[in-house]
Amino acid sequence: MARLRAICGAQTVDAERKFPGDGFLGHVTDVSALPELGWFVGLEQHYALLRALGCPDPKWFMGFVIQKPPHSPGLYWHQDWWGWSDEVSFGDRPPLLVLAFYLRDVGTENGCLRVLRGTHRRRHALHAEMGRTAELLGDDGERRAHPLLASLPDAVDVPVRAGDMVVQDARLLHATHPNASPDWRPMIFLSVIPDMAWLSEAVQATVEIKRPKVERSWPAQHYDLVCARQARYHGTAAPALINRTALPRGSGAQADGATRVR
Ligand SMILES: O=C(O)CCC(=O)C(=O)O
Repeated sequence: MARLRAICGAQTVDAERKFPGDGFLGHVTDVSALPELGWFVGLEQHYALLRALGCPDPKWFMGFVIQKPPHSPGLYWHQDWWGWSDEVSFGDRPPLLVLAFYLRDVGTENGCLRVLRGTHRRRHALHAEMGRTAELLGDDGERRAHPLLASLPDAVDVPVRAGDMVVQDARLLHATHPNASPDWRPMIFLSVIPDMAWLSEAVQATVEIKRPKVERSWPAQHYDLVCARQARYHGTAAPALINRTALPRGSGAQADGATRVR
């Protein structure tokens, strides 16, 4: 824990000046820029836990260190899956999981997660609002009242203790409370494909394009710790369109939500 806190803490030094960032999400560092986290990404415990939870062959896809600054707003309602153009999105099996590791106790006062139960499989009124994040700030940069920032009665808080890990289906609608405390709230976010072989080849091809190419940038001693963990695709299928809008099944790749990869 001390090692993780030191690595993450180093990213917040001078954050205001170097990383103006997203006022809602907080200060984000791509794990691919932090080879010193290779040991953590590659830890067998993560993958053993996921296998025990029923994931046949969990593989690392991406990672971010997400740190909510002191006195910062909550994150708006959203979901993290980008493959809604593909049939894999509409089954009980999660196409993508998120592992969130919290490095300090987090509750409603310092930015804990909020989720809407069952929304990975069920429609919710908020699905119609996805993709409207451009409306959240007025021209003056002030936050507006908006459904994506609403406090919903069916939301469930997920308070955690330092060292806890939350495993989440990437399709689930979630948000966070504001961080009203004077301290940073650090979290390491790893996304994991539970079973590449179960995804369509088109989605596998998108994974291959989107995944960070740490084999090119990380020193061997760090890369060696993750190389067998990475989600890889070596086939020739055309990639699936990126679609984050969580459209109902059969809507396909609509013009407003689907874009070519890259
Ligand atoms: O910062 C958090 O706790 C949540 C971040 C999140 O929801 C996301 O990155 O998708």
